[in-house]
Amino acid sequence: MEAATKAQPEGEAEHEVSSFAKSLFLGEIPEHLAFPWPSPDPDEQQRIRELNAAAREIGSRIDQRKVEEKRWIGDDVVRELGEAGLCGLYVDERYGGQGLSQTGYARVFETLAQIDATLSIVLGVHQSIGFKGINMFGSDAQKERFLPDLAAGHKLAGFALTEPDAGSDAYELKSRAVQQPDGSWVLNGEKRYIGNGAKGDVFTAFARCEVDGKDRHIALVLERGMKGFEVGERYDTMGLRGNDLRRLYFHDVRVPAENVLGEPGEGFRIAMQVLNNGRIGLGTGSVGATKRLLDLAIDHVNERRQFGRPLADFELVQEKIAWMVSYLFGLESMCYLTCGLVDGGIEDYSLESAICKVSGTEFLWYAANRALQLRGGAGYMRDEPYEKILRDIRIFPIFEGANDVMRAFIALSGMRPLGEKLSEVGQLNLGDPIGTIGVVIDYVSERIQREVRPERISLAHPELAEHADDVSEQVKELRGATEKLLRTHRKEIVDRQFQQRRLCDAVSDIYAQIAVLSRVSSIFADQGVEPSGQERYIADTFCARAAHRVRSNLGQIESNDDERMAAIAKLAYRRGEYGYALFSD
Ligand code: MYA
Repeated sequence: MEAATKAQPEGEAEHEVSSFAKSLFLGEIPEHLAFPWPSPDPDEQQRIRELNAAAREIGSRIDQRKVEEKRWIGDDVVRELGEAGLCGLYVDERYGGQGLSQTGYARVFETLAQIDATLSIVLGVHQSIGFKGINMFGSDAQKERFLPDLAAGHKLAGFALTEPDAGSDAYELKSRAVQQPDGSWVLNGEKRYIGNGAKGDVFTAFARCEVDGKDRHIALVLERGMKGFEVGERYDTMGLRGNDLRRLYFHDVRVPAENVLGEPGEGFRIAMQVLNNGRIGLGTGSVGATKRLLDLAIDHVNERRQFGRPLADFELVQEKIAWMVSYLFGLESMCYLTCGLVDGGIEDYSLESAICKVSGTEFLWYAANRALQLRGGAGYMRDEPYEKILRDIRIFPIFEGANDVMRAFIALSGMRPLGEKLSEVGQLNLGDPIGTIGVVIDYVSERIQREVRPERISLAHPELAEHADDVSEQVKELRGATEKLLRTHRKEIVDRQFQQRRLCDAVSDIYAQIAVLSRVSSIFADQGVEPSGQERYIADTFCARAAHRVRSNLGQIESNDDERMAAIAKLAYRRGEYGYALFSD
């Protein structure tokens, strides 16, 4: 296992951590991964500024309504984006890219998301997922062949995973690639909802295949013009209307062996790793989009007067703005801590990226609603940006992993290491005490060790000790709740989605608090505590509210009305309608 690369604190034994968030479920806080706050690379700063400036300049010339009418941002715009370096942000310079870190990539994407969702989706489909697999898993020859044109924007990429019967359940895809005697593959199948559909030149596509007699998955690089590769009809979408969303059909497409990514059989892992990375982009994109909404809302409430006062003076207006600012501070901290973990070389960030995706996309949706509410009746009109924003972002909680499915994934993957430990103990064969004694000793000693570990996060700034202590308590409570759920439900926990949601939301809030503590500790260290009063105030508020949500979620694990809610839903299924008539019609 490749361990996280951040330095261990002096005097502590080397402790390999594969995932920060998974450790939290075990009751552990690998704080050396989160502290100190990952500082940006100074050499990268200037390049990011230039790329952001270029993105803003190009964005300012895009007429977003025209893009909706024409249903494409324009090939000329793609060319300009490519010339400005915006099509190959993380691609190594030797292939003509910008060589940005995950953090740098996210900062540019934040800007793109502030400008326009369609622009960011076209570029996001291209590089967040479209050719990310080539960059991550491609051989040198594949990188040399594909990356230069993709980074320059001469070619656009797409990501072909979803199928009519395999949406959230991506494992169950039906497209099939069969290997031929000459080593090439013949691909048949159908994909749907594929972005950059008719505009894409290169697609990372996934299919089933047989490897050593076993049914597995394969990742293939498809190129436009391959015989039998047909781009199908375009979807008429609610938002993101400039994104060319299509069906794709594969009729006996012959794919040469040199277009296989990784090894045959590794396809599902490749798809998931690409998505792990892509999901961070939806988190940081949500940060950027919310900043724009907040700017719009602040301008409006300062200017607009009603009842003889600016709207800004009303408490329920302040409540909305303050909620947006403080939650944004938490989300931004969490997303950039995740980028820092990736840049630090952590092996497994699947939970963290899913957390950023779920938290970011839901927050953005509610922020957009609140910003529109503050704008009042004018916000409902199509000459204001809100209706387009709402239409555009509505898909975010659905694509790249539907949020409810991601919640289940976060909870179940998070519980798994603890479940494995407990099941070792649960499977003790009392007839063979000698064979199992090692397991018991490991388990018992681990429990004791946990109890004597420092009870608080020790690397946060001392001024934040109260929150640091409280977060440490919450992590213990999370571990306790996870253990209780596993003991109560055992394998049936996979069907207990009410409970999974609570664990997911609790761990997300804990992760966000740790990120905020790290960020503000570093601000205190750099600028001093006194001059950083505003950040402290926001951090205090965010952490207090998040802690309250954690306790509320964990408390409901024991005391809830889940059975009633499930029963009401089942009654409704049986009735087939609402059917509780107040009046007889
Ligand atoms: S692209 C298509 C999006 N589709 C999805 O996201 C599919 C969602 N489904 C899944 O992710 C999986 O099927 C789930 C599990 C998670 C449900 N990392 O038995 P399993 C391993 C690493 O649990 P399943 C689009 O929408 C797992 O450990 N490994 O599998 C366009 C196990 O391994 P092992 C993972 O129940 C968007 C094995 O796989 C992960 O079938 C356009 C099987 O696991 C993981 N995450 O699935 C976006 N998950 O066997 C544009 C599972 O060894 C972006 N595994 O134990 C633009 C950005 C810009 C934003 C701008 C904003 C303004």
